[in-house]
Amino acid sequence: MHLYESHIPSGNVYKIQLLLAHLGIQYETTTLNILSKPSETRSDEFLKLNPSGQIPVLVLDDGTALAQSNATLYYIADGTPYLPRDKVGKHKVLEWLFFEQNSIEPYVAVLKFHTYWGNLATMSEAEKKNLKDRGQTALDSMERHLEGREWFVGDAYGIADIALFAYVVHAEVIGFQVGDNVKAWIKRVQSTEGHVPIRKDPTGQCPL
Ligand SMILES: N[C@@H](CCC(=O)N[C@@H](CS)C(=O)NCC(=O)O)C(=O)O
Repeated sequence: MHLYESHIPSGNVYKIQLLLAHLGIQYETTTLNILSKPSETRSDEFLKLNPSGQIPVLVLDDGTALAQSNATLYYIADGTPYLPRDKVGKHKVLEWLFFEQNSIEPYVAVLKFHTYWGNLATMSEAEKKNLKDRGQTALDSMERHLEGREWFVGDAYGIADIALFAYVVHAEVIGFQVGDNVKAWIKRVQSTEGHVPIRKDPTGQCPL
């Protein structure tokens, strides 16, 4: 397997790295500079792997290129303890994977990116408020769901938790209110066997 990743820490890439670490699967990497203009993900070679020009892309040994972090999590986890085997369990996982892409990633991840690598000063107050309000609404949904629960789906840690954790772990530090249920869940995720943190930013722009 070959993972295309970025030189700055990406939560979407981290999801894949975390699951592969849990499963003890070895892989090769190519690191692309996504801050260069144009981003190295816009090369003709890379666009053949993913026409959206975005990382992560996981290339399987037979050459198949998998894009979209949460779909890739689903592919890797199928048949492992990180994805339920029953249809309803699988559906519940997909609910949270779609929720993450619709309601967390576009707000929490975007605010994180602009906080450390973009330019918050050039963003309008209305735009910042929109990111904060919508991200907060999503975090509040997570807080409600975790009342009386340890994990997002069923009674086991799995890819719904991994997908949500990737950006939510840093939500508080970039200004969101994170409730006690989500805080306790973050600690549980960090205590799972084989957990690895997101890697450090080599540019030094992000101190996390
Ligand atoms: N929905 C996609 C989002 C991927 C994404 O936004 N990737 C960013 C890094 S986190 C990227 O490649 N940015 C560079 C660019 O768009 O040129 C996923 O989950 O994989």
